[in-house]
Amino acid sequence: MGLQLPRRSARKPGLVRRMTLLAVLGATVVLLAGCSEEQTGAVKRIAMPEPVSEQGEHTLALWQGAWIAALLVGLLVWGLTIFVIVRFRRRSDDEVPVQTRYNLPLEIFYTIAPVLMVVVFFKATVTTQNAVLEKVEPDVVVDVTGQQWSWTFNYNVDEDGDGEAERYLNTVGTGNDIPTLYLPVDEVAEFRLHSPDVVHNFGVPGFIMRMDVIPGRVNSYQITPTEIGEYAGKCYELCGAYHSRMLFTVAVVSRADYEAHLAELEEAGQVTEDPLIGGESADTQVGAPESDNPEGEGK
Ligand SMILES: [Cu+2]
Repeated sequence: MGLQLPRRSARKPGLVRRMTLLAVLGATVVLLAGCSEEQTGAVKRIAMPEPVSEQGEHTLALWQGAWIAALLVGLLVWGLTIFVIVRFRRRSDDEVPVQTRYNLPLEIFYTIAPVLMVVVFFKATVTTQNAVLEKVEPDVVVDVTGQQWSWTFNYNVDEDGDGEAERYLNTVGTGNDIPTLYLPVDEVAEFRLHSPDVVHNFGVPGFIMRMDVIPGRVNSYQITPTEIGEYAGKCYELCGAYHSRMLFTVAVVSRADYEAHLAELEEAGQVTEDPLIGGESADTQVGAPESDNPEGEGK
């Protein structure tokens, strides 16, 4: 009897590989050709908005780093999976590959590796959180009230510079009137968050920052806006029937424009001795009468 060579199925590896390569190249060219600079930026930031605050840069870096780490792990896992599928696919000789069991070093490795990954992610998260929540001497302090269903901004006026405001200039938003919060560019603004009713959440996507506004406690955070412009802000916590009306605008302006706005508020008589942070003073229901409130919510 002659020598029996193992049978091999007829394959044209060269052709298949070339076709796949062409398809991938074609798809890439089509995708890239349709990309504006804005879209390329969005891809680089992995859909995160472009940060316009110093604090937002840290969060963006964590987001990108986490994706890169996850993709590296993904590539390793996909690579090993595909390798095993191809290398140990069923052959005509029906030979079973070597079965590895109770391999202690291997088992220790795949127990420790995920724990190490979690440790790295945890460390990166805590570092970012500390950087984002770091407090310094603020240039501007605003007491923010989130009330069903709008926002009230109380700019602290501290003329003698003792850290305590003597009076407050305010803008009271209503359900029908989206209020604007003015902030001077490149200066540290501190927000103290108050709620007279339910939990809200005060955030600006452009700053890549938000925080819960909880009745009975004062949360706070600082933001240093880095670019003049108008940005959208909103309530991030489903807080009732008219939650969707809890929008506001942030106007990041020059120091001069900021002071001009405060002077306007002063002139308009929007001044109080105490901040409007609760109860009657900030509880606006304009635009949300009970008649068109099917749940009978609100007061
Ligand atoms: Cu809300």
